[in-house]
Amino acid sequence: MSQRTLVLLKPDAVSRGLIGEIVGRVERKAGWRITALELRTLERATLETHYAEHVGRPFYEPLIEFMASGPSVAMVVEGERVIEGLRTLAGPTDPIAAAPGSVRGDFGTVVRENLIHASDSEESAEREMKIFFPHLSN
Ligand code: YYY
Ligand code: MG
Repeated sequence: MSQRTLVLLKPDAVSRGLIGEIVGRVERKAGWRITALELRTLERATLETHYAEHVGRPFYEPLIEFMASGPSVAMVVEGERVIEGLRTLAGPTDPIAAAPGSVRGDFGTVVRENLIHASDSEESAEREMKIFFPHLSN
């Protein structure tokens, strides 16, 4: 089942020089392809749309601040079961709970600076791809 998903390498991943490391892991999965990729400092408005489900949570404001603090890499990855696969590659939200071998488990310690975002469902993927790559056709 070929799918597409939206991935962000967050400002901590970019500032720590981990773009190549993380992109390399994605590229090495058999049959997955990066079909869009951009380095850009994300606008607050873009981030508020992206993280709308978390409005009002205590971590929301600091999350938006952090995500706007420097450049991120946004990309679309296409391939077999890539939505679930990228969530596995990323690891769970808390990097201390994330297994070594996952991006968060290998490189993170604090929840806010957990290096990577990956869409959590087909609906989220469709919604999020439109936010970061509005020009992409289906
Ligand atoms: O989908 P995922 O990124 O794994 O976690 P979410 O629960 O959707 O939260 C989005 C984002 O918010 C998370 O990656 C870090 C941040 N965050 C936080 O700073 N503190 C929390 N207690 C929960 C989430
Ligand atoms: Mg989420």
